[in-house]
Amino acid sequence: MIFNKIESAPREEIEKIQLKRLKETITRVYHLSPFYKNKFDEIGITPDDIKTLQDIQKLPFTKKQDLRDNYPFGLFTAPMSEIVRIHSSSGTTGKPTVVGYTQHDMNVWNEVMMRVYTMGNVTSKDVIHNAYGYGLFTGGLGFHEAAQKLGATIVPASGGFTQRQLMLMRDFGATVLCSTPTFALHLAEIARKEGPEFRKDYKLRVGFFGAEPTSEGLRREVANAWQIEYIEVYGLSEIIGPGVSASCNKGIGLHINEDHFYPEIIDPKTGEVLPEGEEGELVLTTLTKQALPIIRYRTGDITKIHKEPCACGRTFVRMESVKGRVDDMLIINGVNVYPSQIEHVIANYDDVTLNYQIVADKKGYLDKLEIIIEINENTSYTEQNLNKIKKDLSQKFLNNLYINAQIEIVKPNTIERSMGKARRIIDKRK
Ligand code: DLL
Repeated sequence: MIFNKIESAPREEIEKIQLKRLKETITRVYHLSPFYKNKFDEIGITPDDIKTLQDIQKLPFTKKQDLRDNYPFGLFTAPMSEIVRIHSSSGTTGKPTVVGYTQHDMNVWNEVMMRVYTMGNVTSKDVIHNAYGYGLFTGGLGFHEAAQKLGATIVPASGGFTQRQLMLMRDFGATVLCSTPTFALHLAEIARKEGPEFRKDYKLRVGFFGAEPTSEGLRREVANAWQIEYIEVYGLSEIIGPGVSASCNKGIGLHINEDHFYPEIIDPKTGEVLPEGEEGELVLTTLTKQALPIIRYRTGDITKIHKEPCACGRTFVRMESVKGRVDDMLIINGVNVYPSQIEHVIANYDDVTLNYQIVADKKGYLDKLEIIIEINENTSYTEQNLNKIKKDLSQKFLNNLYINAQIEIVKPNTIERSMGKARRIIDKRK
């Protein structure tokens, strides 16, 4: 099932719409945002200079710091009387990032989220258990309103209270689960305590997972644990929230809602646009936003984009699952490694679980990497077993990722569980 015709339109038609909307957006920010007007004036660009989609490369990037510097509403291009919703990032360092939506923006958000739900064939017959956090985070409410618009039954469970969530999922007959992948795994871990046949009490058939980088191994583990279809959802509050892209499961990757968000891949070091298929940082430009249009936003997310047609019939380009964030990449004695690559190795080893933590530190002049992993409940915690697991895993990290890692195996339930986005890395060198 495909929600909108435009998702499978010929490329020329999509690009025509993109160019028209790009010109409108550039004109909007030039006239309504002193921030962008100054930036464009500095490099001598006016809206008339944008004649083709490639001309976007003439425009400057927008960074997270720009939103912080203009806290709270400095980048809005709609009057407050037209703003109907505010969201914000957690802001653990410095000022939070604040985003706003007009009713038109809310309609866009709901439309892209209905497209996402349609990737998993969600209809009014479904009961959606939404365990994304409700509040300033875009996860909870982003999945909420579109579900109602589809006529489905939405259960606004929010995060935490694992046992109670499981009870509600069973008693209300949830057919759809929306949560971070790590929380879905945690739910399964607790549900499994009811016995190996626990799944017969649940009606889940599909899940919509996102908000954090994951490895292929973790995605497989979540799908297997619940025996459901895994739809991956990507998005960020600065651009809209969840719904920038989602996977159709007919081919590799997540279709980007290109009629609303224009994607580019750049070299994070030089800012140069990379050819199709090359790995780099995803940059997004909003094409239809009113309250907070953003030009060439540096997401910090590392991925690749593919343009070839997809078996599902959609013609929107696909991005691969995010490999990691530019700022999460660890450099261990000169070797670059993303946490999702470490996770992939762990996921493919039977005697350990996906509850792990990565600690980077210094030992003299050298970097030291420690990976703490929980043993599988069915593997006995004997010295002989521990030594074997440590040796095997060290060898795998060395062979696959070229890193020397010290492995520590801990007992089940030792590492703190995450109710939202998982925090896997402790970098003591920073
Ligand atoms: O995490 C929006 C969202 C909610 C997406 C629910 C999907 C599901 P922020 O809190 O602004 O928004 O965080 C955005 O989270 O730049 C990525 O680094 C990461 N992220 C989001 N989705 C994915 C994903 C929401 N599918 C940041 N895979 C982004 C990997 C993801 N990383």
